[in-house]
Amino acid sequence: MDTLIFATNNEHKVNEVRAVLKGRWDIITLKEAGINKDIPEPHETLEENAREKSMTIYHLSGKNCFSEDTGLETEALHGEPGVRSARYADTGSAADNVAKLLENMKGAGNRKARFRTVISLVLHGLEYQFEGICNGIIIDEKKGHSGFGYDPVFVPDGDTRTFAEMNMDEKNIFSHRKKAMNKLIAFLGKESGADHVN
Ligand code: ITT
Repeated sequence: MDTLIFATNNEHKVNEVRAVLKGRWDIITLKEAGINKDIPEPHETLEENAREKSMTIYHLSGKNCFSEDTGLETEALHGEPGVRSARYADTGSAADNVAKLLENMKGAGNRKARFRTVISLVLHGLEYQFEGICNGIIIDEKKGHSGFGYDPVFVPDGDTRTFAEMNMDEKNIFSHRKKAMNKLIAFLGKESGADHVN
């Protein structure tokens, strides 16, 4: 089985990705690869941050790898928290990020939002990117206990439950990450179909 390092420190992401890949690729986490590094996300776009993460790990390990950067974009807040989703609140804790989002959206009539994921794959030194989007709405209080991050306040179009009220397989019917992963899988299968190649 081919091996890929997943350049993330987020265990929830690893579990979701492994559920999608169902053993077709051997995914090694940073921890399992013996890489103890907090990779910076200094840029203004998901694309640049994802590239920074995958390139950093590729240069460090010399091994094929991928990363992903995800942002929650709301219409009422003109795209916020977007690329700053992980550190929207000062503490960066999920509970505080969600509390700040609900506070800022208090009374907003337009609750439309989307999760956007950009995967950056580095294969033999070349980078490829794959995007996945999930449209939905932000409700005004938390519901459910599964998942992570903003899941308790996000209801995807086509369902009435938040992501946090779904199990992983149910979330993956709608998920931004799953859609981007499907493109990655198709690409790895035939090495074509990337959104853009640098
Ligand atoms: P890595 O950079 O190590 O991969 P991270 O947790 O910092 O992990 P991101 O920068 O991509 O990941 O995440 C941005 C924020 O969006 C962060 O607060 C996550 O909790 C949240 N987030 C990402 N994917 C999500 C999802 O599927 N559901 C809910 N929240 C999500």
